[in-house]
Amino acid sequence: AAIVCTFQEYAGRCGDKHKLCQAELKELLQRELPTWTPMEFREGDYNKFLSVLDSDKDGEVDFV
Ligand SMILES: [Ca+2]
Repeated sequence: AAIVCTFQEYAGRCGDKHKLCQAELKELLQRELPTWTPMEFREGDYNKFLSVLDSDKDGEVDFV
């Protein structure tokens, strides 16, 4: 439940409230999973990360 709540908190910030756009994904990773996001992580790395998770290629990631 905590994971769903955290996802929704970030997903609701812009655009589709049930999906994470790249900016929301970046913020979630940086704030909630700092050990996953080394300081040298660049915008292009978030872009790659998003595209791996974005199975339907709509530019956003849903919880599933
Ligand atoms: Ca969103």
